[in-house]
Amino acid sequence: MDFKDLRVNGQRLQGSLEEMAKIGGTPGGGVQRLTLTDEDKQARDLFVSWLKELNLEITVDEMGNIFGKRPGRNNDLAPVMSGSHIDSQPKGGRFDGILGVMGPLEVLRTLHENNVETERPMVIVDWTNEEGSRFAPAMVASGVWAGALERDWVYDRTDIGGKRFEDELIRIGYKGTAACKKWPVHCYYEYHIEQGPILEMEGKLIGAPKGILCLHWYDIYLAGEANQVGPTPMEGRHDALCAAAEMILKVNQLPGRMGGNMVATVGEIQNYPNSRNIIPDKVHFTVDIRSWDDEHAIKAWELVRKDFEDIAANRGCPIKIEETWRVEHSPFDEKRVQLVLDSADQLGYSSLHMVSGAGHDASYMNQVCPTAMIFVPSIGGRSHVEVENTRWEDCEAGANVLLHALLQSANEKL
Ligand code: HGY
Ligand code: MN
Ligand code: MN
Repeated sequence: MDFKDLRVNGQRLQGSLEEMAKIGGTPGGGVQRLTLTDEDKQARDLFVSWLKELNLEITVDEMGNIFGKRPGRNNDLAPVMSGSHIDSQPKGGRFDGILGVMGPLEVLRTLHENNVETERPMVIVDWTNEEGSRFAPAMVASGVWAGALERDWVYDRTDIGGKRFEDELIRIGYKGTAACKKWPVHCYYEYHIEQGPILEMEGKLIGAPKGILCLHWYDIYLAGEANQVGPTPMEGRHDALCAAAEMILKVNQLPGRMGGNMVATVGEIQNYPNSRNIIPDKVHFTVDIRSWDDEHAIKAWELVRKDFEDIAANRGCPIKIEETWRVEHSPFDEKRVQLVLDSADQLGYSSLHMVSGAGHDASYMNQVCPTAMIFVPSIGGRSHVEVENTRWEDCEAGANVLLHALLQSANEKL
């Protein structure tokens, strides 16, 4: 069969995405499907039911990663793999992650209904906890699978309510028995919305990132002295929230001070006791620093860490710093990136070679096998918000690029 005319079924892909968007759907039109919650379980169950319809060999490993394997002519060959994540941000969008699970599912459905056999087996995967919002850090399950993170360290991570990762994995029934340990993979493609404005600004349809920025995450804990706001003079206060405020602005100013390609953000903060008439005595906030240059990002951290220590000393607010997580920048395999660009070209789609500022499980897969990603535009460049949106025809186009990149890779004998 001449595969060049093969195309996915865009309607069916849209239907699957709409079905999934109902699970954890929010009034603002987004989704809340935090990892290891009941909504995550519901979406996983639906995904597994769809894998069963294709008679795939299903494996759930000890980190809850779900794999569906389609045999090839020669099952001794390493498979090609594609996947992403079902979990979402607290008030996330209907495309982030799930498009990269429904996309390869649509590819397998297309191959199934056209009785297409490939040389190599093909594997689809849902990676547990890509977002790292409920349980920090992000991409932990692909990180354990790739051998970059320790399973038991992740198991002991707790959410804001003190619930343990492993206990929640057991609770939703997705702590599998298979070891979460890498095995040979021929190559990996992850299909994802861009989550930024570049494709739309450039008027391009398909993004082919050359790689992903490094992600460095830190947790900062400040102690102060609580007291009644009225009688307590301003002089001599140990106000943990004021200390945090000064530090947060230092993070915001960091890329300007450092120069070069960098972003630095404080996205999460907890303030205790958080009562308007008590001086705060406990604050936790997070720091996220990203750059294509890992050393540059570490230098930035060392600079701002010094600022934090000075501010903490000046305000008499003892500081505890957790260097929570670092994943290096990930330069993808040039041959695989070129295959994405060539597939887009053959399909008549415009394309752009770019960089991913968002983290993905592809960061860890890139440490195991040749890896590339396929992006489609985010309307208005928005993501991690309820208004996140991508045109259905763009979802279909990206899935066609994935279909052809996977097909060509799955028929490589070497
Ligand atoms: O942080 C990220 O970029 C991803 O959403 N985990
Ligand atoms: Mn994502
Ligand atoms: Mn995300």
